[in-house]
Amino acid sequence: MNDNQFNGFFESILPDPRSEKRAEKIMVDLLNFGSVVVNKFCKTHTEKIGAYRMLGNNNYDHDDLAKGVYRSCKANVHNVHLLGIQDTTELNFTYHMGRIGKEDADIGPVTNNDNAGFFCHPMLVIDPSHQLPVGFSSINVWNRSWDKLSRHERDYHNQDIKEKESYRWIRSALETKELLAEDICITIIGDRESDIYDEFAEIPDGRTHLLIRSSINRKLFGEKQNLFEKLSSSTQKATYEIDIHSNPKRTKRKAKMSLKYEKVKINHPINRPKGNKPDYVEMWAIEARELPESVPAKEDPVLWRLLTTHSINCVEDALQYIEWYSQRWLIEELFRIIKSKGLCIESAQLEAGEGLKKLCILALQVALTIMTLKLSLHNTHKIKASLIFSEEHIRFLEVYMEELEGKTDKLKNPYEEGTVQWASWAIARLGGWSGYISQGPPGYITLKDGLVRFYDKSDSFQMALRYLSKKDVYKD
Ligand SMILES: [Mn+2]
Repeated sequence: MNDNQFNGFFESILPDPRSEKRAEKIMVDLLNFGSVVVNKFCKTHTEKIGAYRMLGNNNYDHDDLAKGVYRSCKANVHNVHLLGIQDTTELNFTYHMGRIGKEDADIGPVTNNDNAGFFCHPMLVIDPSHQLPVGFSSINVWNRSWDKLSRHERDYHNQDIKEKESYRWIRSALETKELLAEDICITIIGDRESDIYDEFAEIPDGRTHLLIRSSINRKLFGEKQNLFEKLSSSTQKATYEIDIHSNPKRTKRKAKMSLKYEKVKINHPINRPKGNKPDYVEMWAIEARELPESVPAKEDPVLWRLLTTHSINCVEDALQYIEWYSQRWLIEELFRIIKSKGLCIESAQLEAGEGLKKLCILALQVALTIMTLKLSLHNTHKIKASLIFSEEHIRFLEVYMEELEGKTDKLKNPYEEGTVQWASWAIARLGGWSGYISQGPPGYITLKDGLVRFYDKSDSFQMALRYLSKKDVYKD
């Protein structure tokens, strides 16, 4: 058996070593075959039976598998400050409902009430010093039930926060605090859905900060103006430029931004039960608004309002928090890797919701490898390839690199041998990438395809080596 990056991943976590080995093997195979379909990632009938057995084993569930994920995250921490980026994605299995059936308690209605699936809310931990993923500190996977009353019928506004789905934002922050050692400072990042007063009141402490996109024009304690008015009427502290990439809503441009910030006292929401929560919480509010001069006709200006518990002493502080918040796109990328742009988890053909949830946990961890490969190409830090690859894989890459490099200097691997970026360049080439950074970096599908070819070739290479060494033995 090849040594691999997931060695011992579930050791002493699942009820029996067989299941631990099988779960580990499935992660290796998800990477090797780039697919979550059991028939595709298992080569033999025995392997298929083993995979189905592990995914269908009721002696442990997806939360048990997640314990291995958290342990690995904790072991990967090498910095005193981390970003924890949380968000929710919906996994839709409507097309498989013929196979699964409505009586399965682990599948339920999703955003579109006629569709079936579940939700997944991970906390992705990023090391801001080199912008690479550390792991997951919390993963909440849940589903709604078919007979649950609608939001309206449940008297949503007056419900206790712990019974609401939105409590996931708080729960995952609490789980993150609990997992990471007490000397680690963590900045928890969330989009507009995470603009929750209870979260502001409950989560921050000396080492835990929030950095949230503001969504509600909140009342400020003891003031006439609300949050948005207070921000926009405050004095401009600086201007700066950002690159806007083109997307369906935006034209590519250099946007000229105006920066404002204020310390604010966020008032407890007036119409909600207050319990023992404080009258207000103190935070810093940032407004980054595009100046009219760079806004194209018929487009709205770029506008970010952020709330943070980090204090702002100067312009640089505010710009730093904006930069951290911009790393939130990494979790959107992560979701793309487990879904359409990569492992296609929604195509998994299993007959039980819980099996799909287990697969979801394994796929998330595997997605980090693909993500690390992609992000490393923009990284100036030298990261050892052994983070991801076995010695045998690296040896194969050394031999095979010549094939991937062109005859000219232009198409030489520009990275230092033995680094992740050096390996990533080769894997992207195997996936069909031109090799010229100037022609754009490789995408996730390219890297995933490259990995599949890489493992296949590397396996054949090891097989040939074993064959030749045996032949030599016969000769003697
Ligand atoms: Mn979101």
